[in-house]
Amino acid sequence: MPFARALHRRTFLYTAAAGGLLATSAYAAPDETDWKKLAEDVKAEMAWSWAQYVEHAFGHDQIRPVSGTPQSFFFPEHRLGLSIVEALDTLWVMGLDAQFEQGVNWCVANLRFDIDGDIQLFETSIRLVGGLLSAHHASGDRRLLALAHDLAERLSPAFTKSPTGMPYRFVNLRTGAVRDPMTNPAEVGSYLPEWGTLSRLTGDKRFYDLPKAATKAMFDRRSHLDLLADAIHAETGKWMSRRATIGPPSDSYYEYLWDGWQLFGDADSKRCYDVCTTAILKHQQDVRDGRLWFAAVDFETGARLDHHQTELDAFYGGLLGQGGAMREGRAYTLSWSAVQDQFGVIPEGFDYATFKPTAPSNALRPELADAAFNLWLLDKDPLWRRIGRTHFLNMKASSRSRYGYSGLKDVTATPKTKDDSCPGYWWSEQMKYYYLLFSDTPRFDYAKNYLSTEGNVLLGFRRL
Ligand code: IFL
Repeated sequence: MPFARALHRRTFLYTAAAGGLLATSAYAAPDETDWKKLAEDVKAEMAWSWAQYVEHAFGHDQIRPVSGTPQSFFFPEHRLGLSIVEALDTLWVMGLDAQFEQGVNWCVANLRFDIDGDIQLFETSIRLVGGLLSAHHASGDRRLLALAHDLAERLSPAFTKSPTGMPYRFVNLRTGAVRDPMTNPAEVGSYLPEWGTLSRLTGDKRFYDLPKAATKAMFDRRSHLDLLADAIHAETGKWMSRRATIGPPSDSYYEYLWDGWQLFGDADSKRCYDVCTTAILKHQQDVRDGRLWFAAVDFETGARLDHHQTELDAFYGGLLGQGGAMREGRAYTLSWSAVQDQFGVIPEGFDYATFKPTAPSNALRPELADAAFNLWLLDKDPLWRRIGRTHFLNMKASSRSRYGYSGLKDVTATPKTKDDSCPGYWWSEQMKYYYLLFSDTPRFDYAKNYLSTEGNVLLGFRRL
């Protein structure tokens, strides 16, 4: 039965609750927000943060926003300009063209991947390969495509050296030596949008086939309940855990199944997405106090393991909506919005049975804004804009620091305490989601587009 029609008794319970919630929620009431003005505020914050980064850490992977000092992400001894690559398409879509050009010039002059060092395939692919491809999509600059191509070529032994086709986690950029076969769904299956785009642009089919085979190798090992566990050995193909979760380290595996269909019309990806989603909706839904959550379960028996969620799980409401399960996507996103309302900023770890944090930090996470943006693209309900507005304004109130935006050590402290780090994805994700959500910019096609798990736009930019 298609999952969108697999209506469960629990669905009625939270549907009723979500209706009640909406009726009383501040987000449901019409308001006078000037969305374009809010978008200008987001753009001004981006421009200010970029200026801080340029002055205090330009070329380094990240800036420490409280102390104004540089921080490396990949290699202590090599600068890969992670924040630049992540920021590029956000700068472009906001019309910060001089800053975009400054970033592109840095990449062309400085980015070289012939490095004798081991790098994590997953992070490098979603952040750097994806970031270079989205900047190429924005500008048409083939030098950016050449950099993405060179990097993916150097990463490809992670796939080709694996006996199962599921990639090793680390690969040496110069020698192609691989290591760390103990892996997980996200690190096995989060490549097709970026590598498939590269395949389309270069004509090299390998870049499509390698990630697709890896994704299939994992799907073929699903349990009889059609669930995946969250740890697997890439050489033996044996599961190393029994825990099925929609959160990390499984999250973007499911996202990229849908995305293979959305971006390339890949029917195999769609079939796998439907099979996995039907199983997740059947075995993992849990309704507490009228709110929908997704429990971790044993992948072979379906037995509940715990009530733990991470903030990152919040992306899933947007994905469910994209895949056609709008009712569930909506309910799950409203559950996370309630957590945002409770704490101001969502804690990194959260127990839905007690409604209490299990980890009080927040690493400047974008996932609720991501879900709100994806749902808004689907139904244009102003509710999602309002949830995005709260996400932005609360972040501004608690994370703005002397040299940029900072993650938080404790969202329950008053005032919230900062951790002096600004992850690369901040430049690529929430700042872009807010801007696209509020601005109605002509540089973006709101009807036909694609954003990766890292927020990189691989389809939908309009060069006017
Ligand atoms: O790198 C980011 C991306 O969204 C992802 N996982 C976590 C990061 C943001 O929280 O796939």
